[in-house]
Amino acid sequence: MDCIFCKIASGEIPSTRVYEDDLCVAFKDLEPQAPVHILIIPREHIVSAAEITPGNSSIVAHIFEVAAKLAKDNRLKNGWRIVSNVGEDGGQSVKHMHFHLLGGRAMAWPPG
Ligand code: DGP
Repeated sequence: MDCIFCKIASGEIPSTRVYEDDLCVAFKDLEPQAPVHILIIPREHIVSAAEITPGNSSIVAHIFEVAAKLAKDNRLKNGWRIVSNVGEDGGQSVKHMHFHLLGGRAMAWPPG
């Protein structure tokens, strides 16, 4: 499958990995938008959060557990943000579900 994040998960494309396990991989975003900007992806190819069903939803809970661990590891004591862009209007550019973990600065609201 021609998916850049599947290739990052398999190691075919290099990335700066900060965490991995049987279910997910976390790596530094190529275009960081904050001092800490990590992408967390499932190893399984799921297009976006719009494809989450009762059959695969446990991966989302697992990714949030990993996000909480990574926020702690990065000492984001003051807070952080987790975002998953969905589809065109959501601003999703890579069609493999991913969660942005952002921290190290105060976040604005609403997002653009
Ligand atoms: P989104 O716009 O929500 O689909 O976010 C995709 C993010 O993926 C964007 O912040 C840039 C990042 N990205 C795209 N290609 C690569 C890559 O090859 N390596 C890494 N580390 N990040 C990438």
